[in-house]
Amino acid sequence: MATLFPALDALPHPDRTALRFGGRALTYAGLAAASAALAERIGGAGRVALWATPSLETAVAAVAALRAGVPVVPLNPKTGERELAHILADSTPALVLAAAGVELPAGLEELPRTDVPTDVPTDVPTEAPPGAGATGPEDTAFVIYTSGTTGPPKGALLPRRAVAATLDALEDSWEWTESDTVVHALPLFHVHGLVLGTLGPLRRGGTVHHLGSFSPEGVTAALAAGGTMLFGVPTMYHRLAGAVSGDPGLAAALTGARLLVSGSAGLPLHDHERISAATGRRVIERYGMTETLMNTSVRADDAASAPGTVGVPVRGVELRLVDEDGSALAPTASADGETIGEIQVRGPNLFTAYLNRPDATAAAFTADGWFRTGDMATRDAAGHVRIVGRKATDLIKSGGFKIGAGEIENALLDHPRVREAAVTGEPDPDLGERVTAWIVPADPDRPPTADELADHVARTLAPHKRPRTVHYLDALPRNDLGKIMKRSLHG
Ligand code: MCA
Ligand code: AMP
Repeated sequence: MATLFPALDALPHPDRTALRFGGRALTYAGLAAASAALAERIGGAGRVALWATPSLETAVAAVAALRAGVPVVPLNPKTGERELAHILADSTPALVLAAAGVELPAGLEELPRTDVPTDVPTDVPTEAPPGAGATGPEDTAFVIYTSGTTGPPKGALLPRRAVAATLDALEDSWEWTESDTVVHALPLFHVHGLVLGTLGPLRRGGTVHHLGSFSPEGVTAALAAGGTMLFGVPTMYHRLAGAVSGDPGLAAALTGARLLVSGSAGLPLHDHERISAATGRRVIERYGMTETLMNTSVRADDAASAPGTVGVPVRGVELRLVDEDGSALAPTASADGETIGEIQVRGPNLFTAYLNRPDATAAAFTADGWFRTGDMATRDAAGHVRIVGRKATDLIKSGGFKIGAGEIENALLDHPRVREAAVTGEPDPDLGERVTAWIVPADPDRPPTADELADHVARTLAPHKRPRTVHYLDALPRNDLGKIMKRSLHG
């Protein structure tokens, strides 16, 4: 397939900044040289793991692997022991890419390590080595792990064709060009920060400005320094909405941006309104999934759409709403902004399969190839989609991270002082939903503390999966069949 990065291969603007992470930056010539040098070393390696810290090295490594045709498994550098062991056993990477000097945890020490270069002289060959790896449209670009309601996370195989299709569809939706600088502070082990926020600008020939970590001050400075687009999850926009009325610098920076884009979860109306009131600007929402990359977006040229919709299907994506009995709702009759159905999508944006999980892959698609998102929505006469909920109550979205209640329950049950455990997502103004644990201690006189349980989950799975609230009960409410009745748990 044609190159994923025309601006790196042809180098029309060698001196333009491609990547900026805090105080460190690389031009297109620098990125072309560094990624070609690494591509040369890892070509033909099979799958590689990537220790995805929010750094220049992570971006260089992802680009190098794509240029070499080597599939990448991005790892959350805060992943706990059990989750890391699962991902490594499932994806069997040949080596791990990491920034020089960064310490890797025990589980990764057995893998050969390749340090990612960032300071390669630009007078060496900057072309990717030809023919080393698999660069066809259906070849895997990334294996990205995503949680389900039960069991450990599944690795979604994302083909190169899906990456290209989504990024080019967003060029159309957002009038995204090489003149844009995307500002963000998203983690680089998920689709939002890695594919949209890092590869997106590079495919256009523009600039990535990553803040390292999120803060309203960082956003202000980066937009004032020439950032044109801001990408964030609702928690970040909630924090900006809270700061903006008392911060004229932030208000001016947001007002000056070309596009403010929110995604990974729904942005509450109150936050839309606070940002609009302080800046006169709207935040546009786009809707995606690890398995589907981007499905819909409010278009940059659509000034009429109301806040709270996720817009219309992006170019190339077919979308339908489906009834409880599995039949598609008639597009015209259901376009009333009220009739609710499950969103199903089809198009070049879709993943190919879950790694090693033919059962889960088969269950995710209908017989005629539509992907079942599990998201419930309405559609209005202009085609704007509004997400109203989720089919599975056991999936929690916290800070934009998808978290399965089942995986946390299993981790909690492993704690020696927990007898029974249930996990729910409770509404939270900052995180959207807050992971909440309901615990029956093994010994009621010596219950584990909330901090102990949070540390246990953070250490075993990942810090963002830790319970933020813990309730102690004498017994969990169960029905006649012994099933936990989560709806009667309320904090
Ligand atoms: C606190 N910390 C702990 C513990 N308590 N660490 C270990 N054990 C503990 N008990 C640490 C954390 O690791 C972190 O460290 C710091 O304390 C604060 O953590 P936390 O409270 O979790 O952070 P937060 O303030 O709640 O984070 C908010 C956030 C974050 C920055 C908005 O939720 C975030 O980055 N969200 C982005 C999610 C995302 O990208 N989703 C995309 C997937 P330290 O300070 O060192 O970090 S969805 C997707 O890709 C689809 C396609 C889509 O549509 O986009
Ligand atoms: P993930 O599997 O982490 O990629 O999360 C995908 C899920 O995030 C989707 O199935 C939706 O439930 C949710 N999501 C993503 N973007 C939006 C949005 N703009 N509004 C509401 N929910 C969203």
